[in-house]
Amino acid sequence: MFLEALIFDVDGTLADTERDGHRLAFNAAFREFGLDWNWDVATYGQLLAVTGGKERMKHYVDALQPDFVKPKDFDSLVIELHQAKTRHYTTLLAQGGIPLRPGVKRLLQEARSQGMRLAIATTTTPENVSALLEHSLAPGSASWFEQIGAGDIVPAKKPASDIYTWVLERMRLKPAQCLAFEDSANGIQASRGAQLKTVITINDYTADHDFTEATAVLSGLGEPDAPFKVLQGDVGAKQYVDLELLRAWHVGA
Ligand code: XBP
Ligand code: MG
Repeated sequence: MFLEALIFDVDGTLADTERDGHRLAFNAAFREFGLDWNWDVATYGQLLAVTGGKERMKHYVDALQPDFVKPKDFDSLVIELHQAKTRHYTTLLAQGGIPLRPGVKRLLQEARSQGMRLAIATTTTPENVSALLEHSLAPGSASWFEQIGAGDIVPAKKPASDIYTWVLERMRLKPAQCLAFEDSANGIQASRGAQLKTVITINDYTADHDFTEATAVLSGLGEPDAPFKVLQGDVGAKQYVDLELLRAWHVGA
């Protein structure tokens, strides 16, 4: 079977959005609502085990704010907090606050030039994806992606595989025709659950996650003048990820 499509996670994979993006936006929203909650870098690393911002805030209150008296309409508060957080986060992106990871733009451009189909499968809110693509990839680049599966479009977020299944169904593709790109344990559980071969690019928050199921684990996609480090997998003589390497991984075991 030919390699027809590449499906990308967003947070941590296309860009390092968590520590200096989402985390700061959550904290700004808490301040705006007069809450004395503050997620430091280490605490946020633990909270990342729960995907989805609304789910993460609820988990935080249950696990780390035992004295917080939940208002009757706690769910509405969480929704309002999350809307504020999305506003703060997309404002940061509009200011060009978060660059793409090395090699991402190069690989996407190569894929496009060769007619490879592209898609996104993420737990983050759709506005966040649009803002990142618009301001950090290229104006109008949301149209590079045939499907953008994001946020609450499926009820069960990663590590459930639903978002990948949603994308595959909409593209009328079988998992064996695609490769997925992820950065985290929750992410690879989702992609492997949908039977997708998965390439991992790690980051500071995910370097110690279990990626035994990955086709390859790399420090990043690499660039011609800034090669990747290989943590797992066979890259031959390659120093950065290109379509030739992806095709080799796709046919390989
Ligand atoms: C990303 C997430 C997201 C973001 C916050 O996981 O967990 O929840 O941290 O996004 P993945 P929202 O990279 O596996 O998709 O606040 O918009 O939910
Ligand atoms: Mg991710």
